[in-house]
Amino acid sequence: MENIVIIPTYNERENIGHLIDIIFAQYDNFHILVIDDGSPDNTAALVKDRQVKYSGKLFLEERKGKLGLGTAYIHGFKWALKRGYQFIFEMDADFSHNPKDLQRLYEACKNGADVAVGSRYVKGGGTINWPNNRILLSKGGSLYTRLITWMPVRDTTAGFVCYTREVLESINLDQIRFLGYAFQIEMKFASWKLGFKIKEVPIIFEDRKFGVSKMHKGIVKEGIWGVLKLRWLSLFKDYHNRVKNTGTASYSAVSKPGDQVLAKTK
Ligand SMILES: Nc1nc2c(ncn2[C@@H]2O[C@H](COP(=O)(O)OP(=O)(O)OP(=O)(O)O)[C@@H](O)[C@H]2O)c(=O)[nH]1
Ligand SMILES: [Mg+2]
Repeated sequence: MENIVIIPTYNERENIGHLIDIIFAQYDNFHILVIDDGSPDNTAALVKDRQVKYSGKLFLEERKGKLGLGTAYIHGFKWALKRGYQFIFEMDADFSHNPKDLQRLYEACKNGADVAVGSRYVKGGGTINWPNNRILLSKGGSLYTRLITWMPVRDTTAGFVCYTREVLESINLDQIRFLGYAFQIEMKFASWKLGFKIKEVPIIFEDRKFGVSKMHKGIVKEGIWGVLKLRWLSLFKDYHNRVKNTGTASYSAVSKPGDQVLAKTK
């Protein structure tokens, strides 16, 4: 299997089962990896139940506590690289990202993009039911990021993304340490700085209907400081060399998709 969708979860019991069912009903060319951070609502147990039905194509990694979205994705990226996947997707569990758009992101990468970003802020993209203050924060955050970094991406905090294997192999994932929106910004920034082609694919983003948002002030603060830090590092500290995987970190495929035993990372 070439494609895997990584879905981080924290208290997504009301969403995750349904989302898994929909993805597998729509596609037979995707595997799913859920990274759950010990959700108190027992999200993981629900995924384990589904694993019986979707044996060999639904995987679960459980971590002990809420360690943040960024580290969940890094964990998932390494997991997916070791198992040989070629197209590695990020997606939220809360139905803000429409499973139908997975195909469009996939096609963008198949047709030459290295990173395909599901974008709310290009022609044809948008949001539904998002409160004005969230839209302002999101658009303001993207504008702020573009003004400071000059990165040619309109939706810099987007979390619905397809990375080709080559991109994730080229980044030293251990250097990406942000947790929230700043993580999403840095992944795009690192891809761009390493010379990869980023394509924005318009998507309609819908506010969650079930469950609770994990947004908090700390995530915004991290974003504000994080963008300044990225600019600083890229101006004075050779960000390119810092984030490039020079071979110390090896994520090569050592086992077939679905193997339970994790190979060593380094
Ligand atoms: N594993 C893990 N998943 C997380 C963590 N924080 C958030 N998530 C998941 O990451 C995805 C995005 O989180 P949301 O709460 O929807 O945040 P958001 O989409 O930025 O904000 P909203 O628009 O308010 O929903 C969801 O699938 C969450 O369950 C975390 O610390 N660990
Ligand atoms: Mg959300």
